[in-house]
Amino acid sequence: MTKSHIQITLIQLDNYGPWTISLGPDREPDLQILQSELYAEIQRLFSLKRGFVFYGRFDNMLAVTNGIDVNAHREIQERICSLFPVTISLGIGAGVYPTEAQEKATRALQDQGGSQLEGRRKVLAVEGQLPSALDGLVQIAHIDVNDSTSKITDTIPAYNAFTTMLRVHDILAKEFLSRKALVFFAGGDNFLVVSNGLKQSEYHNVIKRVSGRLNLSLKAGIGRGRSAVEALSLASHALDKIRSRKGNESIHILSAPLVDS
Ligand SMILES: Nc1nc2c(ncn2[C@@H]2O[C@H](COP(=O)(O)OP(=O)(O)OP(=O)(O)O)[C@@H](O)[C@H]2O)c(=O)[nH]1
Ligand SMILES: [Mg+2]
Repeated sequence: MTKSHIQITLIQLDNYGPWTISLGPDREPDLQILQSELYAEIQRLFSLKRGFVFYGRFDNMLAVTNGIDVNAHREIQERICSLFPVTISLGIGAGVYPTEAQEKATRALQDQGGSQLEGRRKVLAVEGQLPSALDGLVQIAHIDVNDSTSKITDTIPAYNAFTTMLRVHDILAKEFLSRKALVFFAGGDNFLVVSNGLKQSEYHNVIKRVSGRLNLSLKAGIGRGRSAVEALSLASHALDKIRSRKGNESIHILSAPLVDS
């Protein structure tokens, strides 16, 4: 029953708003350094266990955590809380669709009290989790803009190149959210779409519609695996396949051997 479920974890900084204010008006550069270092360490700890973290808002990050149990989450939480001047709370949720899993992960934490509640610290709350690493599925699409170097990076001003990617993100996010999938910007011209349950024809439709609206063409390598790291690696491999075939396809799907197609 859980063979196609995805597990998502919300990582939330505790009482971060009031704490940032206590640092005074010169805080912004220090906060940016803290947020980058926190993200780097959280990504390191989760990816060592084959999960993957999206930086999101930095004070609230979402991670795909199939195969990472509650004890392993507790270990990561303890490590972060001992290394940094802020503590984190974690909410874990699972579902057939990514939207459902992240809603459960969020609700698990929200039910324990507000993010700025002084007494709510280092919570680890669960609203659905996968029984074991052999359960569940992670399906991730790696979407990439075709020829962004010549069409964008080397041609238009850097700020405009950046806002072009914000626009791509906005349109992709709306299209995929209506299909219960979550889109994250990964830097450069790359977007990662956590998209369990989506069929090849749906990716085709979205890529075609979005490419048409933006006047840019896109391609998507899709990976299906037991963990986030496995799915990402297959997605990257699938993108390479599209590149090597030079233009005849815009979508390619690769599944890990033991994942049902
Ligand atoms: N996060 C991430 N960024 C990447 C990756 N590959 C490339 N980039 C970034 O994306 C930029 C664009 O790279 P490409 O997509 O290879 O360049 P392109 O000109 O669009 O070429 P094609 O996609 O092959 O048409 C690079 O300059 C990097 O900044 C990747 O796997 N992950
Ligand atoms: Mg590209």
